[in-house]
Amino acid sequence: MFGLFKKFKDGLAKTVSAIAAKTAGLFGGRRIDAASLGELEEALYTADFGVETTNEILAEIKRAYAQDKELQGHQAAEIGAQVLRRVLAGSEGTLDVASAACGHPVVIAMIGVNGSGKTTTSAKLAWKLKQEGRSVTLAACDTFRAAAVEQLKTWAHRLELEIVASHTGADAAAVAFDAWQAAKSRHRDFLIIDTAGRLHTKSNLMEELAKIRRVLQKHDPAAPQHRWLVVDGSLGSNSIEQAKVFHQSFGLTGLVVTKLDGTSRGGALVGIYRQLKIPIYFLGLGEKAEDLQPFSIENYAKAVFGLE
Ligand SMILES: Nc1nc2c(ncn2[C@@H]2O[C@H](COP(=O)(O)OP(=O)(O)OP(=O)(O)O)[C@@H](O)[C@H]2O)c(=O)[nH]1
Ligand SMILES: [Mg+2]
Repeated sequence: MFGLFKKFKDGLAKTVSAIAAKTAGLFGGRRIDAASLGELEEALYTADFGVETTNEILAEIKRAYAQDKELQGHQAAEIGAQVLRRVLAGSEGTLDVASAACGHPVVIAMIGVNGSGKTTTSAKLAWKLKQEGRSVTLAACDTFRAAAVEQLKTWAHRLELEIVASHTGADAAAVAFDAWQAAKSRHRDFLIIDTAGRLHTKSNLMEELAKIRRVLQKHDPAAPQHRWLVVDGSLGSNSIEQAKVFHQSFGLTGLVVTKLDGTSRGGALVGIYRQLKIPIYFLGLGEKAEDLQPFSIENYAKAVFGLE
């Protein structure tokens, strides 16, 4: 558990240190007063927590401060974490790894705009499931971007993962169909489908996703059981509108928020969840395979407020 928390702490370090810099280390030893409350408010906005969440956190700290003028920064941090626990309640997606023992693969489709982290997340997740004793096949269904197939093959080779791939320009739905067949006949637990990056506004590319789904449903009406939107966390709350369109056309079942290690705006995750109410399964906290971590409200809430 401690190891997991450290991953969150390290992965969110930029957000945490930006808040600390803006509040002159409030959580580490200062007392609450009018000045530090103002600094904290600005810091939370800058970290992209959004108006609603920032206001709620500030209101609760002010209430506690009205009752206790000696309120310390670390106590304010605990109040902030408590607000996040409440606001994020229900946001933890849990991938039931045992669900796969039903005679055919459980399919996870990774979708999202260009460069959000779909391919690396597909590989990282396959590796993680394999570490947990599950068998996994990867499907290289980004046949659109040149070198996309090679990128996933390189990951598969490095992490010793099984992959079904065709060539650039092939029909993505046909690759998905073949990959399902292969995963089924080899009794694999999971099939993870990497798809091409697409703008939510491009209807022909959105139609390709629908086709992948239809083709998989010929094998298994429930497939793909998981339809996850991979969101670049460093783009912050800007991702919410695109997520809504993907949700309307594809019925999202989960989110993966990536690149949180590269941003000081790690609070955006809260706004994304508040607006979409789609569970968050994993966070990308770095570029290495082990940097994909299951989302944990507790670890997130504690990490952003610098608690242990
Ligand atoms: N630091 C960091 N980098 C990440 C993370 N996730 C992905 N990346 C990087 O982001 C870049 C894009 O990742 P990809 O997995 O190729 O993104 P994609 O969504 O497949 O991109 P397209 O297929 O072009 O749409 C790569 O350089 C990744 O290494 C993360 O959690 N942290
Ligand atoms: Mg990709």
